[in-house]
Amino acid sequence: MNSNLKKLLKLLSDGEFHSGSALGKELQLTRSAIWKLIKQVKNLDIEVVAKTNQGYKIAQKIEFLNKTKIAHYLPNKYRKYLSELAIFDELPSTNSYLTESVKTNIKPQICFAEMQTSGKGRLGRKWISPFARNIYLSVLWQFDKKIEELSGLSIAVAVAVAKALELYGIKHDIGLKWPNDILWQKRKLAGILIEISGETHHLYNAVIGIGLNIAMPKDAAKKIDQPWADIAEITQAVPERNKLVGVLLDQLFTTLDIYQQQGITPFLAPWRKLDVSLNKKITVITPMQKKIVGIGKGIDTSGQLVIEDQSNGKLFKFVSGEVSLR
Ligand code: BT5
Repeated sequence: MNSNLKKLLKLLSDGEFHSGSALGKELQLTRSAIWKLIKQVKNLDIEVVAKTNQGYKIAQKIEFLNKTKIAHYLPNKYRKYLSELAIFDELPSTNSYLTESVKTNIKPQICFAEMQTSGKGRLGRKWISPFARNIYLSVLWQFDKKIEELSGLSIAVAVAVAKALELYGIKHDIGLKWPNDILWQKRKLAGILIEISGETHHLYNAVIGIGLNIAMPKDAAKKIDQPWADIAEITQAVPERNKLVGVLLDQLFTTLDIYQQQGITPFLAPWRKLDVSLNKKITVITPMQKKIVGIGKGIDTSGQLVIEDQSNGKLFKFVSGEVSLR
């Protein structure tokens, strides 16, 4: 992102009108150069209101991610991680950034981007990641565990996200859909992407990516090909991004520590409480595109999905696949 565009966004982030000439003065640019920059703002899916005599404003204020503000919501014991926390204006993908950097640095690292140009879902799918409205976060964490013990990590992380949402004040209608979806009223609010690499002396590096919708712009939302939700809709208030990030990181660090010590066990009961497919008729599509219909029976002690064939009561387990609710 060029520095003039960034400066302009900072000025406009208050959501107030700024005249073309005032903006030109601040940025030392002509009015037509400002007009061109405004076009770039719109290309970021930011709604701009232009009025003669008043100038330009953005339709909704922007609260940029800010380390000091995030720190405010983090307990002392986790402030040590702040020196390894980076906030980028733009990255292809926070997960890709950390999977690259793990090759040279294996300390815990935390990385945010205000926007992702190639945000990733699982299996080559895309994560729609417009500028400054949502959370795109990746954390690099090292586990001293056997690889098979890491299969339940996305379960633990999903529970952590749900807990953070609850602490932020969202106490109803949150559901978890195996293996990595956080839903609100059955619409996708957040997704998790975990990439594991290793092993060096039995240590594995996990890059844990979380995408959480805060206030999805209308134009960007058109690119999401399934029902979605955002925090703005749920709370009907202007979301506090830095607060939410602080609360989320607190829960995430706590969870990762517990996971290292105790594995998936402490997360099974909280998952079960929020499991949207429990005792529901669901379809599982396997990675080989096979469709299996059955009744969701929750997850087993390693995080695998269990479904029951209604015709004969047989149980089937899945390590990977997609679940659709019927
Ligand atoms: C996921 O994949 O849900 C994992 C998403 C992880 C995103 C984070 S952002 C930070 C980090 N860096 C990355 O590059 N990625 C991680 P999956 O279960 O495959 O779901 C992908 C599907 O969700 C898409 O095919 C769409 O249908 C839908 N989708 C895409 N963007 C969305 C959004 N912003 N909100 C809700 N649904 C979305």
